[in-house]
Amino acid sequence: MTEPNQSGQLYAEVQHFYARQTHLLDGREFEDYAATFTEDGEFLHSPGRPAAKTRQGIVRELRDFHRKFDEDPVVRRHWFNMIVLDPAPDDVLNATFYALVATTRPGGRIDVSPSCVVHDVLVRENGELRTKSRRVVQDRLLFEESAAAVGAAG
Ligand code: SDN
Repeated sequence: MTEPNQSGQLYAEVQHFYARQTHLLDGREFEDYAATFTEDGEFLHSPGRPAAKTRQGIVRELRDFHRKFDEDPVVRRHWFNMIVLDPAPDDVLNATFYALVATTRPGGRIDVSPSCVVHDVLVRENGELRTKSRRVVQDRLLFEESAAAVGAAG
């Protein structure tokens, strides 16, 4: 079992990793963001969009997704919280956390959406944390899933 001090250090390390990673995403430094994933990393962030695979694929996907803001200047910030860490064999960490996206527009109006649960698999490469896969599930989909289940039952 992990000693409290060790688990506290690991938790702080993961939080710091996420802070750096998220600053890169929100700063639209997509190459550097993708470099926080493993080379074969997978990233699924929105319903209806296929999972991006490999660092190059992640960069391509994020550039494509953000094109919609070319004519709609916004500042986006991803806020992560409630990180649960489940260590797995071989130094793998399963991390599950909440994420909110705050979007500010000229004039200062802020939209907070979507609200998500994120499922990450973290690994170590040369001692450094990397995301091997990230699956973002938006809360609004949970209603669609339960509606589909009701439909299937009826
Ligand atoms: O990297 C993330 C994301 C993310 O990249 C998202 C993107 O658009 C690009 C980590 C944790 C959560 C997220 C959430 C999103 C939301 C998604 C869709 C949108 O903003 O409309």
